[in-house]
Amino acid sequence: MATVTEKKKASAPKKLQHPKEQYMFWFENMLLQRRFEEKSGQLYGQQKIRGFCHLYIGQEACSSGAVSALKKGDKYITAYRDHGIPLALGTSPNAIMAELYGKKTGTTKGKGGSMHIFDKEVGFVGGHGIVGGQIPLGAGLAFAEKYNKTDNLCICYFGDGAIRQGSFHETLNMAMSWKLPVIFVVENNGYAMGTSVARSSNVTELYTLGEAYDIPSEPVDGMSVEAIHEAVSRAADRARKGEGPTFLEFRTYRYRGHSMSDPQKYRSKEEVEEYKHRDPIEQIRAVILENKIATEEDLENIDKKVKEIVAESVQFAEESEWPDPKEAYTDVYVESDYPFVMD
Ligand SMILES: Cc1ncc(C[n+]2csc(CCOP(=O)(O)OP(=O)(O)O)c2C)c(N)n1
Ligand SMILES: [Mg+2]
Repeated sequence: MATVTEKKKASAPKKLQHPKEQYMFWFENMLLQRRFEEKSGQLYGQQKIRGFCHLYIGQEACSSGAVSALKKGDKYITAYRDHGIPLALGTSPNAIMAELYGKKTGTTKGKGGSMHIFDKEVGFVGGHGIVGGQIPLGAGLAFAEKYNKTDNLCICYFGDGAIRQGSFHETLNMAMSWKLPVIFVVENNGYAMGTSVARSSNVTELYTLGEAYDIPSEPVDGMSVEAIHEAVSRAADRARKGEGPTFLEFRTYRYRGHSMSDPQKYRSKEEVEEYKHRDPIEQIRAVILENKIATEEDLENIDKKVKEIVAESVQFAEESEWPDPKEAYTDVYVESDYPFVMD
């Protein structure tokens, strides 16, 4: 029976539909995120990194595939699982690692930590801790681009847990009415903390929620960087032509727990292993080798280079200074007569 909610198949394109350099870019770009976060996880265990820390491992295609499809000037906004996107965009790994350490040289001068990476230069507008809070902000960024008559758009990421928030529905309604140049992306990794998508709603085909607002909406294989690149390219085309938003559901998976303190009792080891067989980096490695774009040795050398970049970022963070306590009062909104904020 053909209904609005009829299941669409997640698309996965065939081999070598892109230039060879594109595959090499994806490989290195995703590997940098993976190695950086593996290291961050270890450093957290050593208490070098403290506070909240949510790893993106397994979801790297979601950032790399969008970065390759979009252009400079476009804006990116996401939730607290936010190390991957700026790394993919080219933010200095040194500055991100220093931010994780809470050092002065960090992207937010050590004041934001893991959940609040920002980098204006590359168009990365955070890093937000309130579930669903960044969705209206993403539409606002897109509104600004339209208002200023630029050719830029905003890609606004959020998790499957965020789409039951009122802010999601209000924003989609307004963004479509105003035909804002925005790409809404739900990174459906199956869980919001320990709650599965199926436990939180009767509607598990998340992309269909966009159809309620007449927004072109589709599911995308979130473990395939090629599929993501293509879906984001189509959405960007629509946005730049003035046709308004697109809603994409990236079907992805996080291999690690929700945050660093998660016993993961809500899922089986077999389930995690199943997704690891579809690992986005391994898929691209296979395409590269099968098509002789590069040799095993070339890929090993890229891995070595990436590990050196990560090691350098750790050294940089270690050697950086702590922020001056006075720094807590800069770059923040201060009401001078507020009784608790005083020099
Ligand atoms: C408004 C609000 N409610 C609750 C929380 C607590 N919380 C932090 S993360 C999270 C789960 C969100 O899951 P999802 O949106 O699927 O993102 P994921 O962690 O899977 O990337 C919750 C409930 C919060 N930060 N903000
Ligand atoms: Mg989730």
